[in-house]
Amino acid sequence: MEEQVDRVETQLRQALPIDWEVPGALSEAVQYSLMAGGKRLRPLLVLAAAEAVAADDADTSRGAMPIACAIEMIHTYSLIHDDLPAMDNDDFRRGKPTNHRVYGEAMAILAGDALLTHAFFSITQAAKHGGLPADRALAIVEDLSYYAGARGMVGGQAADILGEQGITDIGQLEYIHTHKTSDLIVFSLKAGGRVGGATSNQLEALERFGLLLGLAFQIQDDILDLTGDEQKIGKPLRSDEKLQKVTYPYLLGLDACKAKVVQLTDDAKAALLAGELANPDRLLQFADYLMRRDY
Ligand code: GRG
Repeated sequence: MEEQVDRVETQLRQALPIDWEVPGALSEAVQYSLMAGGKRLRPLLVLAAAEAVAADDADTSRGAMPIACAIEMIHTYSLIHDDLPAMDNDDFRRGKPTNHRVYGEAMAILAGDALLTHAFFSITQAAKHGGLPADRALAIVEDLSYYAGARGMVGGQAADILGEQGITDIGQLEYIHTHKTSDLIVFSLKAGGRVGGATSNQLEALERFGLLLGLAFQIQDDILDLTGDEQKIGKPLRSDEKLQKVTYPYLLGLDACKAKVVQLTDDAKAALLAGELANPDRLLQFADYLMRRDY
């Protein structure tokens, strides 16, 4: 995984429009967040899904990398915008001051816009220079506009903002996390599958795997957020604290959440195996790794 992360980092650095005639502050703001670390989970899922379908095919790997970079650009844009004063108003991200704290709100919005747009450019490069057949690139663009857009991540974020005070049941929470978190994970897996030439049955298996894995990932994230704050579980929310957000542990309790993460991960792995992929091992290992992560 570390090797793959290094490869992704190298490609991301090259994918940035630093040699273009771009105002310096914009270019810096884009690079600041894109190269700020992060787990690079979604790019790794693109690469692992491509490998799961087409094993060790060098062409597949070449075609998958620009898609891996594209999804990290989308993810980074969403984090920059999520941190803005109008949204979560956060001061730190990936261990550094947030983009708007360093470059100002206007430049942070534009850095997010630039990353969103450049992601689609990156997919075209997979077709132009990475050997990705044009019909597969088209399907990936279609998926990305769906999963990252109003019916996907943006819709999930809107539901989160609209429901901030009034979430009372698990169904509402599941809707938000399906779209805010799982949709980009589902996209990553399907896109990797598409690069490798997945059948519709395999794409379905990757989609189901991603949906369940995304929910497990989000619940695990909520659990990790509670470290040191366990005493707050089940207590009435105070309007002045960050934990006012209704989370899975808040609704279900910590033990039930831990059990849910294990169950969702098992279900995800079973769903993946139903796709009869050539080489699902890395994806299966991924699922276990995410379940055990402590950061
Ligand atoms: C602003 C359109 C728009 C969307 C924002 C991503 C997002 C939607 C909000 C961020 C807040 C959040 C907790 C979202 C859930 C998804 C999630 C757990 C994001 C963090 O992903 P990681 O852990 O982050 O992969 P790194 O930094 O490792 O890449």
